[in-house]
Amino acid sequence: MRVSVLIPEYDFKETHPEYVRSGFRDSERAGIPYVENPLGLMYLSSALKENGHEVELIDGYFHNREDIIDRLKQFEPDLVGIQATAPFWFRVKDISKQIKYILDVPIVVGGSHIRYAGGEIIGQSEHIDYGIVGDGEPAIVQLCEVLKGQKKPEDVDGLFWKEEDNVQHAKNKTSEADLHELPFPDREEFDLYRYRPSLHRELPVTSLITARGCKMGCLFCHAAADRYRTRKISDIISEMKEIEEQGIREVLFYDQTMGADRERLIKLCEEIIEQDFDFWLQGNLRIDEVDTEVIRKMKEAGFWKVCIGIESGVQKSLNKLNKNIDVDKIKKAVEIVDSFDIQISGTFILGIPGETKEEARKTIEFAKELPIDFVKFFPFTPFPGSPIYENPENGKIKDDPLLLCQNRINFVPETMTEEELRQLIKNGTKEFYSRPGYILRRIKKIRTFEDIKQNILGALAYIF
Ligand code: B12
Ligand code: SF4
Repeated sequence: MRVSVLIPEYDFKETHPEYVRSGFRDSERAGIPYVENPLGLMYLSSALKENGHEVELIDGYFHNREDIIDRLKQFEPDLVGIQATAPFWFRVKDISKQIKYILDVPIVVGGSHIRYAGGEIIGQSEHIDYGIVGDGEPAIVQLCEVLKGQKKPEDVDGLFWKEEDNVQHAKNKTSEADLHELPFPDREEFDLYRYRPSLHRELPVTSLITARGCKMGCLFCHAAADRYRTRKISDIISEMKEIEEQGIREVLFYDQTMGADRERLIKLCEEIIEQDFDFWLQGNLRIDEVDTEVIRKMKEAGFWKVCIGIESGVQKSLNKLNKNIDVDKIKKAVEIVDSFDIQISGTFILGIPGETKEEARKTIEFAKELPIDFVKFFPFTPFPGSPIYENPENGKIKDDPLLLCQNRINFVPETMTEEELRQLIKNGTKEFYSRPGYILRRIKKIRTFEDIKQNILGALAYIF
């Protein structure tokens, strides 16, 4: 079969209007196109190709609606797959209507919004025929068999479909791929030089995932619903050899958190060191996964930056988020990482239910005290499907899907006003990046041409 899988067109100004206005660290103004390769689509592509299907992938970051439709018309697919995130669900419904009208092909949707909000939401569009909850690889391949009359829909794990306008689902409502069986993601379909994460050291960059899901259950996070599963280290090394041959210079590990299994992370780093790869590496860690041995190995393996979800400097708020970390240990963990000259992106959440203005300020001051290199203050964003979205406590959720992009305010706790929350995020970011000590720290850490470029452009975004 011929299968097109696409991400609808995306306009940076829709999700980042305040940044565009304020001139804060805004990649578009700074001239840094901030976009990463869609690993999920690349996995779907290799699974489909392995099963003899022809595939076309379209990333809406680089195409407008007209372009997307033209490409579909030329390819003449038998099935169209669309990736959905919560803020762009409205656009997925809209493009489905147009595709159905022009091409009249079956349409399947998948991705985070379907996984999180549930397959039943396909009932919100008369033009969407199928939904897939969970890992898309086995389910989309089996959906092709359903369309060819070779399989019953109820036997396809994670599949949702419609019968006389009622949404039906398979016996098993979630699809889980066998990670040991999956072919490596198809990196040939995209020009990887077009993809630039907001922070990187050398192009081209690609992403790689060594484990899916998470063992923890933080209140605000989609991963809490996704069982932790790991790939074999030998497979990861083979994939790294493959991407080395493709000329990739930097790897972003998309694991929710790399240290969920400490011994496995150490083993992975040792294997990377043994192979003598020459990649710049980035990954995510939890505070409670940091210790000297782990960080030493990560440094030796090539990690130059880790992203850590610190979330808050107030224990009450950390507890509220069910984060299961201790504010006293944050400083110690961050100092260990910094002592190995690994840069740290710290993410924080402001406007947590029950949090006062003063407590949010405490988090900002806390961030400024830590030896971290980059900071992002997110407004607390409850996504559809999360317990707090269904039952908002201590605050009000606004009814505009675009606000779910995490750069705009979608939840206002009753302990502060929306304007106060907006100012906290704005001032916190400005205060963090404009400290003289911080600027000196940045200059000292310059290593590559991309570092110089990103620092200059980042600074310009503040001035103008
Ligand atoms: C990398 C990343 C990005 C990259 C690349 C995005 C991409 N298209 O892949 C960039 C930086 C561009 C990005 C942008 C955004 N992102 Co983002 N991103 C991620 C991140 C960290 C990893 C995604 C990933 O590759 N995972 C690994 C792969 C293997 O899994 P996957 O993508 O989920 O794909 C699997 C399944 O979902 C499914 N599947 C996926 N697509 C499809 C399509 C079909 C047809 C089918 C059948 C199945 C299917 O099959 C895949 C293979 O198993 C996730 C968090 C996470 N850890 O998952 C957030 C995440 C997906 N992003 C999120 C958000 C909100 C955004 C933005 C709105 C941010 C913004 N402020 O602009 C935009 C929206 C982009 C868009 N056009 O819709 C949210 C979505 C929340 C939700 N409930 O919808 C997430 C979950 C983070 C979070 N907040 O929790 N993102
Ligand atoms: S915030 Fe991090 S640790 Fe918590 S559930 Fe999500 S991925 Fe896991």
